[in-house]
Amino acid sequence: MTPDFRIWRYGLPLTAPVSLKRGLTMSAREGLLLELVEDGRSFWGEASPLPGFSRESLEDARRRLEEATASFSLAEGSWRSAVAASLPSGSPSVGFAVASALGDLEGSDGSWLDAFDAPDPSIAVCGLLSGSREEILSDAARLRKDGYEAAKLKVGRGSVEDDAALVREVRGILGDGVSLRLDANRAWSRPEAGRFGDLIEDAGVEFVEEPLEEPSRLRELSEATGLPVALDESLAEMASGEAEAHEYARAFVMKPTLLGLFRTSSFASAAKKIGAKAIISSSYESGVGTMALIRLAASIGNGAAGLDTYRRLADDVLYPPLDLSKPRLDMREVFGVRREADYEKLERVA
Ligand code: OSB
Ligand code: MG
Repeated sequence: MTPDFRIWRYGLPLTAPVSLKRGLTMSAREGLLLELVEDGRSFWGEASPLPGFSRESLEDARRRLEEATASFSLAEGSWRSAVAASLPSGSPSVGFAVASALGDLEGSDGSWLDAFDAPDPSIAVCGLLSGSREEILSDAARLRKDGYEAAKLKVGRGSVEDDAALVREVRGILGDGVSLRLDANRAWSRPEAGRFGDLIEDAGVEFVEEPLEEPSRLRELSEATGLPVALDESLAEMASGEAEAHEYARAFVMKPTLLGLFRTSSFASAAKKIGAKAIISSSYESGVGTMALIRLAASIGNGAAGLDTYRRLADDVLYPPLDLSKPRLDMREVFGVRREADYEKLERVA
């Protein structure tokens, strides 16, 4: 029998307003949860478009989810394959929600844990450095002390010279044992990126995500200057077949909420082919979406996953909430506990 589908809306406070990119600040997180109810048990997925990054609005996603679940309810016979075959296109966050809810259901017999039967099934988390200079420096010291493998610093908000000085300072605090990633969110002109590259040459930077306001010049920048480049926003604008042509890239930073599940897995395969890292990255999802990201990081990811946005939420819809304040997440710890969404924090929308 086809299960019931319900759609819920949540709003969660952040620990502090988050500066998403130049000129765009988010003061609270709003999103949608998809609940799939079968035999009295609930399985969950999350569709939370990120303002300024997603093309679809929250209302678009709600409408697409409602249309999709109405069509699922008509599926006969093997409903799981019917649902998987009719994943909505055009709304990546909705595709991610549906695939995640199915994944939650698939794993409810413990098979997620069986899949991680390595002696130490765990994934590394990349610590996110943002906020004021003081916050960045004290967080960098904490990441080093706690044994993080990687840290990511947002750049491109101030002058190239100030940013480069901060990068060198952060590198000094992290020491040589922590990989340092940067993210410029397309802030720089080609000459600015060139200048930045010169100033940080000896800072041992793993890569810079999206250095250029003109992404069509990324290959030339990488070839001419040797600056290690990673793609993020560019992937959201790319069809899955195009990624292999970007073999100059050191890493693909993949946000399933922005890409959908299908493109995320094809980009991960493309990354493998061209020898780039396939990094799963978050978009301030609640615990529901974050659990799905952890599963993806363990199955198709490669390199410390960018999951630290979860710690910027001051509350969660999930009970018990996740503990992401650690450099490595133990899969048995994360998935060995049954977690449910707390209906008190949800508003039913369909
Ligand atoms: O540009 O990578 C980004 C979060 C929301 C929106 C954009 C970005 C991010 C992150 C996620 O940085 C965290 C990470 O990738 O480490
Ligand atoms: Mg990025």
